[in-house]
Amino acid sequence: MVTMKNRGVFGSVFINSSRTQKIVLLLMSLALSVLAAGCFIIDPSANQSTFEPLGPVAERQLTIFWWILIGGAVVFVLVGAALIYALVKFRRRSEEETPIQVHGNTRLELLWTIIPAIVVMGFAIASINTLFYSANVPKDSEKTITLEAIGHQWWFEFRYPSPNGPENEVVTANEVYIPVGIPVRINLESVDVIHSFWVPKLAGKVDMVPSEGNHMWFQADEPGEFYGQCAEYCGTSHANMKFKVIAVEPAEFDTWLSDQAAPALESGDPLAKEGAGIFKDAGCSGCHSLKTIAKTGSKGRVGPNLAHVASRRDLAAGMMNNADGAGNVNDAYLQENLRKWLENPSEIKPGNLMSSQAAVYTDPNKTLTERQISALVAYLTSLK
Ligand code: HEC
Ligand SMILES: [Cu+2]
Repeated sequence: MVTMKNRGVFGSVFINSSRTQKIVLLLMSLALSVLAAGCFIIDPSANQSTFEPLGPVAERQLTIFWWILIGGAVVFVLVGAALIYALVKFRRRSEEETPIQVHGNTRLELLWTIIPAIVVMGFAIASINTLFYSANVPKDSEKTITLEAIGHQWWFEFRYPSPNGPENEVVTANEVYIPVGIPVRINLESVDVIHSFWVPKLAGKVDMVPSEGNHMWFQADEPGEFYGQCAEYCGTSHANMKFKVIAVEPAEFDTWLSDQAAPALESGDPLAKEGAGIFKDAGCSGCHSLKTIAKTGSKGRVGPNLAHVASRRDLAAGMMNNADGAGNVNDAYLQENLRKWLENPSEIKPGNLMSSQAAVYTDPNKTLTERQISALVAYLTSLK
């Protein structure tokens, strides 16, 4: 038979050029080992590693990942072994031989339908279970807190229930304080496009969809800083849209919340006073609120609330660090960062809405002078 003599295109290419074949194989195994090495240099202690979960939600999600990965690997090895066995055992041994021709095997076909169906069902049940677990705070939790996270291009607004009553909320930005060991429900919203809320060490991503409420929860088992990030492409500065979750002891959390709820401080420093005037005259207050309390459900402004901007460890949604190693805001760092931001925000965050919309950047006649920037820096630094 003609077909039996024909080794096919690949067969002849490989046999005719065994050197090329060897080189290709060598290159492929090199590439594979480089890829595999990637698996071993994963550093669980890295800020955004999902391999070191520090709360129950992230733990459950990592568990399901391992089950599916290991389950998949077992299936791969078993199927691969069966395939190799069949290839070797039933190969054609000589040109003349015609292998035994079989058609259909009901028992085998039933087996390879039922076993995968059971495996897939098992994974589906476990996954759906984890999905529901990740969505809602466990019913038996004694205490929980609820906060609102609102996505903006390209920063996060956070709102806490006001200590003075449910009709009001405490407004902050880019930094989420939570009490250790207490489940936190997070209602997710967006004022513009779809964003996604992700704190790898505490919980997986959940989308923030405009006018479509979503929610999730997490809990930090120990105090610390957890890095968060927008995980859905949302425009020019998407990659620069970060935030921090800061988990502290419950008593410290209460102090923090009442500090945030308190009105912005009036500074006695003359330069800061001058800055407060410029803040109004230069149009900053059109986009930035200095009121710490807002009506529940009301819309925030275009820019982050600045009432306590000097208390935040980072500026411009995680782009510049104001804190020393211990997490205390260092005024010198803060001043330097504020100055850099006010001089040219788009250098720090390309495309940000302050550069593209504030008159002081779009109208060359209104550009901030050196003096005005110094006064604004002094004023903003006083907003502890
Ligand atoms: C057109 C609206 C608009 C105006 C006007 C405006 N800003 Fe902004 N501002 C923003 C937006 C939006 C951001 C967030 C940028 C980002 O992180 O993507 C921002 C961020 C900031 C931040 C960083 C806040 C944080 O929490 O990281 C400071 C400080 C700030 N603005 C100060 C000012 C000052 C001072 C003025 C007046 C000279 C001003 N802004 C005018 C929209 C505005
Ligand atoms: Cu985003």
